[in-house]
Amino acid sequence: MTHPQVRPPIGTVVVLIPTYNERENLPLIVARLRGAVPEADVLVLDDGSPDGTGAVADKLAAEDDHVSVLHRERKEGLGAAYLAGFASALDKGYDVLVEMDADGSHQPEQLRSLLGALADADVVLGSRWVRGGSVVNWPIHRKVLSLGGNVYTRVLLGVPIGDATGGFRAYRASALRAMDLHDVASQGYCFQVDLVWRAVRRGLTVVEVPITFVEREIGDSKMSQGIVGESLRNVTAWGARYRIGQVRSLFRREPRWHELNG
Ligand SMILES: Nc1nc2c(ncn2[C@@H]2O[C@H](COP(=O)(O)OP(=O)(O)OP(=O)(O)O)[C@@H](O)[C@H]2O)c(=O)[nH]1
Ligand SMILES: [Mg+2]
Repeated sequence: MTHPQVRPPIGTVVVLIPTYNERENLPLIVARLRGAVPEADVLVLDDGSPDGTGAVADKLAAEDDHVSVLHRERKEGLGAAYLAGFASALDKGYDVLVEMDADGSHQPEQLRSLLGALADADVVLGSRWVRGGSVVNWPIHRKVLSLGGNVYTRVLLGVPIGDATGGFRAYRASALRAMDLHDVASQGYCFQVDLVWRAVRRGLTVVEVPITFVEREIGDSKMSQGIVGESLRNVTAWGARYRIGQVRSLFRREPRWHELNG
């Protein structure tokens, strides 16, 4: 008989918000977040945005004890910003670390649903591509790219996850520690796939909750062909390694069931 795993209560929460040129969006999203989940702290991860987002973040931090800022000198990609943010937040002893974009695509009002699901999970993914999830105001080519990328990831890596590329998530600190992030090199969406893949391989419980993703109304997207290309290359390489390992294990000379059982 299997016993359900007993997990500790979720504890202290910090929401990490990476920013690059989000001067107008940041105050809006922080205000919504502070209203929706007042007990959560906020850590802005700014990569020296030329538009002055860093100074806007400092002002928000000066006005509110729940807000702080991690300034990094230059733009090194989403992955590097999150890794620095995770290290800082784990160091401070938070129990739950949340990823959320600054551009309004992820709705702070839906964060409670992610945190609720964490009661029975190690990692919760806000998902556009499960029943009840949706995308608002995306042109068809963005939907095709996102759905196609997720189908490709599912088939190659064999993970039954609808939305492995999304960036609205909650991790238990224990999960991030177990995922051993020291050699993560991926940057864009691929960073998100990389983390899901690590979590699944560590045997962590990953669940999806539906979210409504709303296309940004202010500022510019940092999505690029380079980011898509990185994802395609990395997922293909991980998938090939994984599938070759599966085939090898079919030929490994190990005791078979009938040998073990007479
Ligand atoms: N610190 C930091 N933040 C970044 C970097 N690149 C993107 N971001 C932030 O990460 C979040 C997601 O980036 P977006 O530009 O919205 O990219 P996206 O959501 O993948 O693409 P869209 O759906 O087109 O908006 C936003 O809050 C960005 O400001 C980066 O290099 N460093
Ligand atoms: Mg965005």
